[in-house]
Amino acid sequence: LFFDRPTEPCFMQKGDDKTVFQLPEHYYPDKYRALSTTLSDRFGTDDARVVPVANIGLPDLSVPMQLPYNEQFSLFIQKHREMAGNLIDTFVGMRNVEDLTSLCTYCQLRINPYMLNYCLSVALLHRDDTKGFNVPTLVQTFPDKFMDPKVFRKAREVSNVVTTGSRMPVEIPTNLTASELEPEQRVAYFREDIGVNLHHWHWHLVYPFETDFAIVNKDRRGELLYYMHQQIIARYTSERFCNGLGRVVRYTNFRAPIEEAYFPKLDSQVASRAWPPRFAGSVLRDLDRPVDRIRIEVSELERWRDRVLQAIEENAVIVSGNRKVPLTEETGIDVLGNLMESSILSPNRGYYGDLHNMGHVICSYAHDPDHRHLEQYGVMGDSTTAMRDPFFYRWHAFVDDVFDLHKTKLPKYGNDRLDFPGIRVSSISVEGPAGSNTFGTQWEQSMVDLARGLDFTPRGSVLAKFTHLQHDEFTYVIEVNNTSGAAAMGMFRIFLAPVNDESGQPLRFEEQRRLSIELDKFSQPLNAGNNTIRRNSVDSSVTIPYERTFMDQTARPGDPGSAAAAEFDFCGCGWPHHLLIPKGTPQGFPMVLFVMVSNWNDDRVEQDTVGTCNDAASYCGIRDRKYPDKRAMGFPFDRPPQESTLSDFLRPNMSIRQCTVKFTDATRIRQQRR
Ligand code: CUO
Repeated sequence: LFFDRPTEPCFMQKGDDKTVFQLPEHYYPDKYRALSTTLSDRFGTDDARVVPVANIGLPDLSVPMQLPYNEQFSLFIQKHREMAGNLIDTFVGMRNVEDLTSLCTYCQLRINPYMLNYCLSVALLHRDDTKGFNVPTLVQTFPDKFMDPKVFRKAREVSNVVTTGSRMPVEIPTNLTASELEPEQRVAYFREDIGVNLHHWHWHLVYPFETDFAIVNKDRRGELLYYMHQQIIARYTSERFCNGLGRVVRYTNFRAPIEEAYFPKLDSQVASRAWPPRFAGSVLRDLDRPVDRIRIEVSELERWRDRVLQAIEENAVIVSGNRKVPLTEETGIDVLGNLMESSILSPNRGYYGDLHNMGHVICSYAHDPDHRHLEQYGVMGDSTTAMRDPFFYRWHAFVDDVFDLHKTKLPKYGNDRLDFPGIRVSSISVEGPAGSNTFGTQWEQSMVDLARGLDFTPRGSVLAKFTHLQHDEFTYVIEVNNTSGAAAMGMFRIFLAPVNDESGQPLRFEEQRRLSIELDKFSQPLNAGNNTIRRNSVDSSVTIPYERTFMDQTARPGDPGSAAAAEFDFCGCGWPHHLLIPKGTPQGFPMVLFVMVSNWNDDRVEQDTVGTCNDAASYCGIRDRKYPDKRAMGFPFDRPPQESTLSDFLRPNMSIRQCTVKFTDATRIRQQRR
């Protein structure tokens, strides 16, 4: 309930089940103190559930309370990060859930709502006694970070005037940030998709780069940072091709003007400010913003970049004492991920700095580098909103290129790594309503309940209707012949890649492998002889179901450990299923589907994953477990191949199928599935 109606005091009724927290008197801030004496009357006349809050010795909150209540909060700002780290430590350190609850009621009236939401989310994800608790999806708590503010005016109107049950859904407009004059607008449906931004927020929630060491230090988190963002760039590139746009132009010259403008049309409900825009032709400028304790020059970014490039060139990073530590084939990419991001696992933050994070920060303040206009950061400055900005992709295309330089230095895969002797894949095909080997896509309208994010309004659900891309569900049919004479276990790796570039010319294999989108990965027993594997698209290891992205409306915080509740914490991380397949074109966008069956005995990681949520592990890993695949993330396309064509690359345990993605410009209404 602390997540609900974030700026509304917790001693008012919270949520639909009318819960009221009864606080010790000194918990009330002065402005509400007078109300504390009238509470008993209110309880008497109401059927609310009253939760008495224990009076505990309150810890020191002076650090997190430095952030004003009505301000923006971003993890990219060092000062905010330190305050958040302090509060997370405090939350994690509370003796039991009762004390934590008590502290939260106190904080909820005093701590910046964005920061409280973040710190409490991280703490709930990482405390043993709260692991099953529900962290509501951010779009319900802070819908202002995801949609046009006009929606809230209408939603308030509706909730004040119409009683629950007869309220019509409010429509969230799409395509509102620019007109057709702006070519980048053609892919706004992807950049501004609620699910895609929720995924990015959730990923960074699960993989923070700076807080308690034990929380940051997750298995292969640096490599996952590289891989998850690499996949975003690959996916976005296909979306661009489908819409007649060229590849993302990586941003390598930090002095070059940024031609892509972005006008977010978002308001912060907490800070009562519009998110600042960036005009076309903006340049990165040195920042000097004492209020945020940010002082950084563009030249520093350049210096860090050059040092990272040198480390890759020399295949070694310099650590303290001027020692050199080699970047190995196994862990080099993980080290580089932490070094470039950077996270506290960086082997030398003093020398290699904070390249990727500061790119976000410098760009996000391009409109007011010295705070003279008292403006806050733009959307690039917050992981919840960054993916809306076309520049996000240019920045991450640069970051990805640097990672790929390291990949080009690794030994190329030969038969010993690619073959699976005795296993032949004779074919892969796709069956679905759009026809064989055709992926059908169209628009779909879905609902999200805004009630939890609407402070100081009458209770009851307020639905908002929004439009997003969707594909028809389909089935992979894979024919495998096992001639090894015994049962075997195969690891199926399925990718989809564009065939032609933006000008219709065939892509070279080297380009194609970098644009390969992971669709699924699963293990499967193979009997001796012929096997027909049928696998449904909804079971993808990359995605989470639509319902989980936006959270089941009926789900409420449940018992820790219950299956229903466990779904929402780590399990909220995952690529949104509705964006599994790129948009395609009305004529049919040609793509090549690839499958490889590798030997599960070589790839598997011995661990028990029962009861953990592991259905979107490809981009998100598994909570408290190792990444469930020993191979490099993105294998076998993570590095340049020996062969110059895809057909030469194919081994008997691989197969491809030419497919098309056919887009129908129609809108369907969401049907309940699964
Ligand atoms: Cu996710 Cu730059 O790391 O936004």
